[in-house]
Amino acid sequence: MLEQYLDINPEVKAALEAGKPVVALESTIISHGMPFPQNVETALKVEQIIRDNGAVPATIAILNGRLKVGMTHEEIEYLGKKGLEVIKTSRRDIPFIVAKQADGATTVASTMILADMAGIKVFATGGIGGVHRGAQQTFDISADLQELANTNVAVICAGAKSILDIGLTLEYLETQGVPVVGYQTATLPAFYTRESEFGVDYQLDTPEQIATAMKAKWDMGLKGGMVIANPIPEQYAMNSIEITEVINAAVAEMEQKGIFGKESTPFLLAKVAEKTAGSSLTSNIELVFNNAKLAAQIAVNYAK
Ligand code: PSU
Ligand code: MN
Repeated sequence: MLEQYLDINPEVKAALEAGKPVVALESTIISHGMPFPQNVETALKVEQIIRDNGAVPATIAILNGRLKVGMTHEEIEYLGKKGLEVIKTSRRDIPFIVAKQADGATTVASTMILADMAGIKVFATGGIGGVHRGAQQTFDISADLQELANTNVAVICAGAKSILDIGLTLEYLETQGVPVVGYQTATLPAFYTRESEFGVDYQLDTPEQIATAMKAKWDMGLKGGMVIANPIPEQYAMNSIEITEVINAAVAEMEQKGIFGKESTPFLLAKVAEKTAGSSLTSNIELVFNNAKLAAQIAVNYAK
């Protein structure tokens, strides 16, 4: 049934059948999260980092209406060049992109769905979507959070970006029973910075401890994902006051322009990069590398 729609890359398939570690990667970060050519360079290097740490990478997207789990380098380059023309695809969009044989860049939510279809348990990215600032009025809550509530995949990220309301994001995850783990940290990292004023649910200090908790959760049939928050490496962390000012200005501009819905996150990401003259892009790239490494280590331990 699924084979009618799903193409699992042969190397990924062989690894999964042999019980070897595999790490899923999303593609909206490539098409909508970073500019070309840094997006393609980053995506390829992330795959290499995962290999260097003993796991097989599976970058996920929809191409010509086919669900692709594990893309070739050419496919990654194609998607990265096409950039914003690729349709940002979350859970609701998947059947329509498939039906019209279009290209879709998968968000955290839809990457989790496709990873789960293929049997991949570990997924590395930069930042997850969350409850937006002003959600009391706009109701803008990313479908990523609902996916984390329902789909059994652990998502390694650099915490929540302050384009979001971090406190409300944590409240939502708590309500949905989604654990938020800090890797070697007691506070939730805020993407560009290593710390925030919010505590995580559990601090775990080794990939092995994280893999053990994942196994316990799913062995017991406790449905849903897990957020593993990994602080940005010290040398790439940004000044908290500066980045806060930039983000505040970006959010104000978004409101003034009346941007909402699926456009809001890409708009904010691009504005922040523009306003920091690209220095946030360097931080963004480095934290993704850091997350890829941890994800591979977790996948290796989970496969034991
Ligand atoms: N945050 C980032 N970089 C990203 C995204 C979020 O720092 O690229 C992308 C991810 O694909 C995430 C999506 O799943 O944005 C969330 O979009 P929305 O807020 O519309 O759910
Ligand atoms: Mn939204």
